[in-house]
Amino acid sequence: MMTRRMAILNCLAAIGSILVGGPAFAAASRAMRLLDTDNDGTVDLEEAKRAASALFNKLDRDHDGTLDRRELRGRLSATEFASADPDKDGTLSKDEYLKVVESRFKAADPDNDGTLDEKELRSRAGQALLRLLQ
Ligand SMILES: [Ca+2]
Ligand SMILES: [Ca+2]
Ligand SMILES: [Ca+2]
Repeated sequence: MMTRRMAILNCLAAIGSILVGGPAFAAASRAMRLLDTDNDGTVDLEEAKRAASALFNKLDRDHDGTLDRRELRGRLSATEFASADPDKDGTLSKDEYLKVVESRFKAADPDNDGTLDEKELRSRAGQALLRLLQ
């Protein structure tokens, strides 16, 4: 009985340390498992766009095919939103959204090999990309 309770406590402590201790690392690894659908250990642009497209559909609650600034809060700043919205209609179409994803992907891939490894995903630019994918 006692050991079982200890085991549960240890388990909770482990979860806590993941949440508190290494958020960036944990997020990247979880992201990698989620995004790397062909299991080659890296995220390519196609995988990133597929995830971004799924997130876009999920965020687009009224299904009008666009996201407004409120729907994208915490993912794009006001400035980023403005530059992602060249037609200035106050919303992002999926095309406009995927363009931002593509430019963040390129920014997160400094070695230009067309894929993001764990280290690149953990970088600042990688984290900025992840905010648009999950
Ligand atoms: Ca992959
Ligand atoms: Ca627009
Ligand atoms: Ca790379």
